Amino acid sequence: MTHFRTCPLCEATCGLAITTRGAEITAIRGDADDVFSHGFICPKAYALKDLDTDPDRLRTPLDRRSGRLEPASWDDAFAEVERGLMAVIDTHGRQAVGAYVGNPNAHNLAPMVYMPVFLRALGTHNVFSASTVDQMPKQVSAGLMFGTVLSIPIPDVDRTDYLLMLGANPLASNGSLMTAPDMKGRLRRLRARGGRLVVVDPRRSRTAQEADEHVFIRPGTDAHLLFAMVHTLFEERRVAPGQLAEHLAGLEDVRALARDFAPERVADACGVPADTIRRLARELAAAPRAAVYGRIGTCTQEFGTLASWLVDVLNVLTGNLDREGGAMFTKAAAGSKTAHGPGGRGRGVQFGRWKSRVRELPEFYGELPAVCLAEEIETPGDGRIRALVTIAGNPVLSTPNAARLDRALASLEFMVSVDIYLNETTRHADVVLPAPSTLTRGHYDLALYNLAIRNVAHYSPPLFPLADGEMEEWRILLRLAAIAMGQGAHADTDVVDDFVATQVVQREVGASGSAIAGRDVAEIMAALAPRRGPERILDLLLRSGPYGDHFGANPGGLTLAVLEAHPHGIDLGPLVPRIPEVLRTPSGKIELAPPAIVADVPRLRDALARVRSEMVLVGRRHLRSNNSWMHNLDVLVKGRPTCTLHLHPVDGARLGLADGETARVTSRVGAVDAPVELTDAIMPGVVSLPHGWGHDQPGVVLRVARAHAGVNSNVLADELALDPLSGNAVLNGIPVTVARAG
Ligand SMILES: Nc1nc2c(c(=O)[nH]1)N[C@H]1C(S)=C(S)[C@@H](COP(=O)(O)OP(=O)(O)OC[C@H]3O[C@@H](n4cnc5c(=O)[nH]c(N)nc54)[C@H](O)[C@@H]3O)O[C@H]1N2
Ligand SMILES: Nc1nc2c(c(=O)[nH]1)N[C@H]1C(S)=C(S)[C@@H](COP(=O)(O)OP(=O)(O)OC[C@H]3O[C@@H](n4cnc5c(=O)[nH]c(N)nc54)[C@H](O)[C@@H]3O)O[C@H]1N2
Ligand code: SF4
Ligand SMILES: [Mo]
Repeated sequence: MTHFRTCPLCEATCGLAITTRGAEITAIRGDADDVFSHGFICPKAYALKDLDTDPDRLRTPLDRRSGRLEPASWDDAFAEVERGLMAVIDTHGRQAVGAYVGNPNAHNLAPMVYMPVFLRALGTHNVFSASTVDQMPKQVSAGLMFGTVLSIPIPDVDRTDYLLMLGANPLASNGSLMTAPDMKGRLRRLRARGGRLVVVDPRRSRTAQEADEHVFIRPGTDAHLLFAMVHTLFEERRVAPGQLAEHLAGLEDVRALARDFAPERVADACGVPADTIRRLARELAAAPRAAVYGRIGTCTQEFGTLASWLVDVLNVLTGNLDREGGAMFTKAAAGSKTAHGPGGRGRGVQFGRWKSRVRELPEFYGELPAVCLAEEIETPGDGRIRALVTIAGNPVLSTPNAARLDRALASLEFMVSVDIYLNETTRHADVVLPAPSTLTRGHYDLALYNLAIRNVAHYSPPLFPLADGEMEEWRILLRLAAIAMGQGAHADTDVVDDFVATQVVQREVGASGSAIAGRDVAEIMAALAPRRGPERILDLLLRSGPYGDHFGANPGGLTLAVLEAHPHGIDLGPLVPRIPEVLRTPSGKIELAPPAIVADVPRLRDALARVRSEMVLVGRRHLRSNNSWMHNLDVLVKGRPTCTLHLHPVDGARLGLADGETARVTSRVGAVDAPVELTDAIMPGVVSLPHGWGHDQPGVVLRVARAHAGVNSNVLADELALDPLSGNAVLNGIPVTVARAG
């Protein structure tokens, strides 16, 4: 039998054709009929079979008895969670509980729908996530400029003539904040139709190798480079926002701010000649249709928000924002904040509604920066985090000063993890609740379809039934929510779910501008029956969404049933211009110079005069890896080790380090020893280590990964280094020294 299913592993959302015989997967192929991926897949997709059958994947809850994690029944495990969590809450209050939610939640419908329910029930301000070691700077800049958390312009890769890409390597990562299966094919086609691809990266990455031009840049200086391009556009009278002009606020402020960033002033800091910067600005302005796109390298650095902002400033100044072949706004079928309510203006975004206790870092979109998790656990006083819940997160490998966080987790009074492995983080838990195989759940990319280069919708039903003794992840989340609400460990999740769904429907029919405003709650609930769980809410979101059937008011519109009848997905067409309707800023304008951003520009200017570290560390991604958690699959880790330190031969000669020798890399907060791989694909003065490795800790049950342990690069990342505008960690451009080990 062949099942068609969206791959849940990365943002590309490829369609898979999975052939099974009984409970066994016999083949995984790309689904040639998938409306978006047309048969493309990457090697990770094949590993879904091995992930499903991995003997180390947890299948039974674990709870700690006499210091050891032992198998337990679900009822006993939840009873233990209730005891542990409520003891802390009763004694120290709700702020004493923290939560960390990780990246796989963004690829999983159940937490997309129920995580907010759980976090609200927990009632703590101490919520952390992988977002602040990732894309928070882009969410802050886009929120300030356009009005919502996901108002992020997406490069219209299929129609552009010129793509300037900074700090991204989609040939390894398969793209991020740009859902687009087969980026390699799309970039090839861009060049085949006469378009130009320019990649700015301190490494000649796989994507840079495929580009027309690769520009080396010193880590952390993208904002300088981009500002100098803005400067050039103004200086040479190439600013041409075209039809956007009437929707802009702050254009003159940008002109004034850019004065200090002449190409000649930043060239040295960036390591990019002034002529090159001017030429890039001219090319961008001259291209009929162009897009600027930045990702991890531009976000997880000191000036992450400024760089993310300048990316879109350039898109605006060159008239490429919201135009075909430029940077455009997706209109997702479900869960889009910009496809809801009256368009054109809105409440905008607000940060700092509360602050972290120790360092007083502001909240962003309801969460606190991950860089302050360890200190919130370690620092005595009122509101200290004494219990932690982690859900699909591995912060010990993913967040800065990993060694400190590791110690902090060991000191907690209580910790519960919802995860599939006993790994570097979950080994500290008192209770581990196993999420079932990804193939046992329905899949719809509620988050990623908001960031896609086409408007698409695709639902895949579960492939396998739950195994005996497994529990759906949404039920795990609702039982945790019930515990946090004080309803005890034995809540009936169907009852909680009915309550939640009714609330969601009430909110929807009560929202002015909703497509189903004013409708009867009971009528809508009846129309959604007999579905329940995430599928019921998904059906509601689809049906009340911009393409929905609006429960009869728009016959022929989308419903979950329609998606079920289209196993290869539904293509809702290319992106279309959406300004001003997409805007949700209070002014109804594109805010080109938000005050918070303007206030950070002096810091960027001051950095030009700063003495630079001789060596800095950046990260990188490998096609066959996925953050920290797919290293236990032999098909992905066999072959040459990839957790190596890339070092330029010139630096190798200077430091007396030959290929294959072990280097010691030291930063303010830690040191690691890693094998050297000499390569001229990296800039002199820059070294690179991938993140997500270091699987040799005691208590970690990852037998394959342990044999390919690698080192944890986040032992080197400094928790005091952050982008102040977003609270995001600095994971690229970390000052280090490199020497021979031993
Ligand atoms: N130095 C450096 N650090 C980085 C980065 C970098 O570029 N450089 N990148 C950052 C980025 S972009 C990200 S997104 C973060 C990721 O940071 P995290 O989200 O903290 O880490 P992951 O490695 O994605 O770990 C995911 C966890 O979820 C578990 N898991 C997998 N599938 C499921 C499931 O279906 N259900 C449940 N409940 N659990 C599951 C895994 O076992 C693992 O424990 O790392 C960041 N850290
Ligand atoms: N195979 C694979 N795919 C993945 C993941 C994975 O771990 N493995 N992780 C997924 C996740 S969670 C995410 S967020 C995405 C990330 O997707 P991408 O952003 O495409 O991720 P990277 O491949 O890390 O590319 C970042 C690039 O930035 C460069 N860089 C570092 N510092 C700087 C700098 O200061 N300036 C500039 N201009 N460049 C810099 C690095 O050399 C690197 O080539 O990938 C996703 N897809
Ligand atoms: S590119 Fe991403 S979505 Fe596509 S098959 Fe690979 S891991 Fe899955
Ligand atoms: Mo990420």
